[in-house]
Amino acid sequence: MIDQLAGIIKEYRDFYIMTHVNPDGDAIGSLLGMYLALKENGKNAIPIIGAEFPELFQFLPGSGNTVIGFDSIGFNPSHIIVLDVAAENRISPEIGDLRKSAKLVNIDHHPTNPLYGDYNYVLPSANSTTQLVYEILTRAKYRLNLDVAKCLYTGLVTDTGCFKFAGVTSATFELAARLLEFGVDNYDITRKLFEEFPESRLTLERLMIERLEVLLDGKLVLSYIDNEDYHKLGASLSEGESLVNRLRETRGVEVGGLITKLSENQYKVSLRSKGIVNVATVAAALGGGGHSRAAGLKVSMSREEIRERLIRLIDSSLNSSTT
Ligand SMILES: [Mn+2]
Repeated sequence: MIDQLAGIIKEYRDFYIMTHVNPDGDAIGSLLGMYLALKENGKNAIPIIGAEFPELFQFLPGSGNTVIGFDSIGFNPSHIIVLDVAAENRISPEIGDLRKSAKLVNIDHHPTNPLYGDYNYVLPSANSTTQLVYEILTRAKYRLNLDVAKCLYTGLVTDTGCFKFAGVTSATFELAARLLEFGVDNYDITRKLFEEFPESRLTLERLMIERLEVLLDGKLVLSYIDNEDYHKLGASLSEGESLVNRLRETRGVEVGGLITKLSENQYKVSLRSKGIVNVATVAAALGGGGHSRAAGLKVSMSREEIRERLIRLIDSSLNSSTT
């Protein structure tokens, strides 16, 4: 498949590049890294997003070239390259009729990806989707540069928690080393990603900590933040993106879960596990998906009902793992 994809980006010229709703560092890093590499190699490519570009990633090269929606684009693509998107209904914005006239290339590392593309390069063992982008670009013998490397490195540090999470191997550091060789400044990137949050994020974190509940004999920690909280602080939803990781940092805790209210009876749930509980399975039981240690979902039910369902699912997962 990787040879086929390398062939496609060499042979064809017109590409739309897309990622998922509420894009994180890997989504944006993949989107912009692929875009910049295609441009650098003479292709007609455009990075498309579904909503305003997240402020956190505005330091990345190419961020100013993203367009919102399809209306202002002056060409039709032969291929739509979809990056880091676990399920077709998470592509942002929705592709709709375009699917009839263009081939969909699905490049991802979520194990729950149902291979919805015309071409699917889905490798759950990859640390980040930017790793897969790097592999395809180098297989196509594309010229890479510092700007591309910055974007790909951003995805790598985001999805490995700065090389802290499970799944990091010597190959991860080899890729990191190759990207740094282009001149990427590691601390410049990690500082911008993890140490330049607006003050409102600190307040969100305080609210999350104040409201947390320790459940299931200290193995589960749940908390919540409401859309009203974001609203009061003038904070955007992306500011709360990695807060959930804090909930799993305590000894004995197996799962941390953050329930974010988006609107009346519309909630987003982010789950993090240390390994015993497969949170991708928990999320899938409620219509979501993700990785075994990091997963999420969106649901329309009350917070109380979500809380009950999560406790029951995680409790039964903990019990089945000990028998
Ligand atoms: Mn990813």
